[in-house]
Amino acid sequence: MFCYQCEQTAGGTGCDTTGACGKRPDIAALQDLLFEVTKAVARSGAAADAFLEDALFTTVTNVNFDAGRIVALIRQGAEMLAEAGAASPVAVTATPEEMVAAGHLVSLDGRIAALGPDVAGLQELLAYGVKGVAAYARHARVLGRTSPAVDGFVREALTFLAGPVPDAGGLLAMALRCGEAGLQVMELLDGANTDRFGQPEPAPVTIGWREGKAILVSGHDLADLADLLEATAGMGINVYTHGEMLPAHGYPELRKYPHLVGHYGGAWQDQLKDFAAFPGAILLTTNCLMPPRASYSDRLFTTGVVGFPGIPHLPAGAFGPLIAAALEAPGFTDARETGRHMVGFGHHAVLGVADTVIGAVKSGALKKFVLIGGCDAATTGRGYYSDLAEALPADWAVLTLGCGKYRVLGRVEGTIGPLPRLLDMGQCNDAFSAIKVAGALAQAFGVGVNELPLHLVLSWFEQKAVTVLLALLHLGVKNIRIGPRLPAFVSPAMLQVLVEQFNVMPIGDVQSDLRAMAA
Ligand code: FS2
Ligand code: SF4
Repeated sequence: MFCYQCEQTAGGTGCDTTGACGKRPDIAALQDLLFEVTKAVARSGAAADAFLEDALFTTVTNVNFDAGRIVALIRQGAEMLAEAGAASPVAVTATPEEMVAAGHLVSLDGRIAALGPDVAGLQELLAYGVKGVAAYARHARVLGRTSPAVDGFVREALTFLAGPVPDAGGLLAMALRCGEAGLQVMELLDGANTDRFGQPEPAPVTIGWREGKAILVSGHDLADLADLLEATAGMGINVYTHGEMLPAHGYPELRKYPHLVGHYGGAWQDQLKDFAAFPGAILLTTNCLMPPRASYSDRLFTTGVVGFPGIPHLPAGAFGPLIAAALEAPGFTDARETGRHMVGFGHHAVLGVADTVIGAVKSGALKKFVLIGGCDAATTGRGYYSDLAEALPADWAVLTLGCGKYRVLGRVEGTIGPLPRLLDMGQCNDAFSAIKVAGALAQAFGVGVNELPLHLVLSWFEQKAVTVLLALLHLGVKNIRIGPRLPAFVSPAMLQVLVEQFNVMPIGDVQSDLRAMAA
């Protein structure tokens, strides 16, 4: 196996035995084959957008480790290809072992050897961007929203990857178009979330717990949380958010449930300790799932595209076993508030006070915005984001989003006028909110986004973050800082292009970066 699609990749260069995420070589091979199947399905012209989204999301880091589920998707794709009379990378009748063998044959290391690190890396850049687009498209689809433009791009990009190997320029151009699709799909998802759950409003969230039976919901899928809140209404079970589900508390149609009582734990990589300590049942709706510990695996459930062998998988909304496990578990026997956090500063809320923001900038009370966000993870170097947040002057505001927010929570105190200095804009996909706010401010000041007193300091981990970065590059946003280390699939030649065209830069040390931003 060889995989370098995420930031925790072994040695910063690539996982070639078992993945740092826990992905075994046979699972990696099945995921590689599934990706080949998606390319063939797209090229065949089969009407299979929902399948493509499920299959691509399945191959994102820390989503699905279940061979049986991946085999079923491969077979579903092979059946579609057979029906369309199109060539398939694998026979419908292939056994799981034959699929693993076929997956090893299309492994990335062979492509790197044949095409070189630049072209293979650019192919991967595009592939990861498309995986992120598909993931967000699936979130919108379960809320009843699809986009012909987004679906069309996913098919086009996969077909492009299935065709003759393009040169580096062609691949980079397609990657930037993937950024355009990323922007479209984040807007689609924003509309889907806000239509169903209302515009997020600033609201305090209690971090901690209350006495009573409990369910913890992690991942990003608000529809799953809504279904669970409806299913548990009046049952005396308290529901808590975890990880990227924290911004759910800002949505009026989710806040209205009195048994959505608060938030428990930290970012996804804290789950081993958070889930072990949580005395109730746990639902994982999307990434990031870590191979579970025995101490809580009997209380853990997956839904959507998430999977792990031996962990019960619940079809959408079929939460009976989860609720039964919550009722059987002891629940909390005391109550504690360990903190408070304000959520709900999406584009609607921030632009609702645009005059105040613009006035504060014009008066000099608000000097700079720094967006510190993206993904969190356990890998070293992420203390930078906490240290930077703490070191920022009191007249600089911080925008945050994604699970990268956990690095800055509690480290940005105070207010600027009526506004808190820390504005939590939501999940990683809510990068759309930041883009919308930046666009509106640029218009108000009559400058381009790159001329705003705004600095972007991103942390990346998995492929949705690649989509967000491509969306920013598509918009021509420059001077983005990325860390804690650069992606392994970005070759030196690719980095040179990114530096020349966009002045993308790795994070440095806090004080030098701060001086550069202040200059
Ligand atoms: Fe965080 Fe993981 Fe949000 Fe990423 S919970 S790193 O998937 O998408 O961000
Ligand atoms: Fe390694 Fe990340 Fe790939 Fe897992 S997803 S095998 S950690 S590079």
